Amino acid sequence: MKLYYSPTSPYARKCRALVIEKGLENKIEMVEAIPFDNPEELHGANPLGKVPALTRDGAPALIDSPLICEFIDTLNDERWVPESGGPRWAVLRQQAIADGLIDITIGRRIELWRDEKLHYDFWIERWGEAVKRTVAVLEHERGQFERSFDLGALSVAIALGYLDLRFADYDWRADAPGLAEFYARWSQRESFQRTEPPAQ
Ligand SMILES: N[C@@H](CCC(=O)N[C@@H](CS)C(=O)NCC(=O)O)C(=O)O
Repeated sequence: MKLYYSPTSPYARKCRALVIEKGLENKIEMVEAIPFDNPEELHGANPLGKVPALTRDGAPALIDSPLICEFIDTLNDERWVPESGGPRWAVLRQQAIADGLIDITIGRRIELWRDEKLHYDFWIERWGEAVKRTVAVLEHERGQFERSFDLGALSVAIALGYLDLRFADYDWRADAPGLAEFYARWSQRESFQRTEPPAQ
């Protein structure tokens, strides 16, 4: 199996960190693919041209990080996604909020990439506010995940790390000191240190 990733993609980082956490590096080869270079191999695995994508022997490639993470979780007995009931929905909900936080941070960044006179302030402000609102909710709800080692907690930590990379002028630690402690603990983990995005 090959996991296509780019070093700055937070969705791919979530999958890479999960592979390390679950001790599956001997089963999944990591292949760097920069989407904007349009690598053919990546397009073969994911026609959308996005990372992450996971190829499998004798079965179609999987795309979209939540699906890839669910699949990775089935590869051994250590469960990072509870199999059923309330705990399962809680973890998947945390992942959805964290991934959504990444989605709007990327949307805001793409807007800021444009030539300044083409900036659409409506979206920059709307997404900036949504980021702050979501951080406040995660701070309030952190008791549900701050001591957990599952896909929900992992996803939240990855999303907070992405704020540092792409929304660095927002001091989220000042708004959310509890999340800051949670994130500091995850930052010590080998899975985080080995997947840290390059400084921009
Ligand atoms: N929902 C997808 C999002 C994947 C995604 O947007 N990846 C970005 C990198 S962070 C990408 O490959 N972008 C290239 C493009 O949009 O063309 C997931 O969770 O895997």
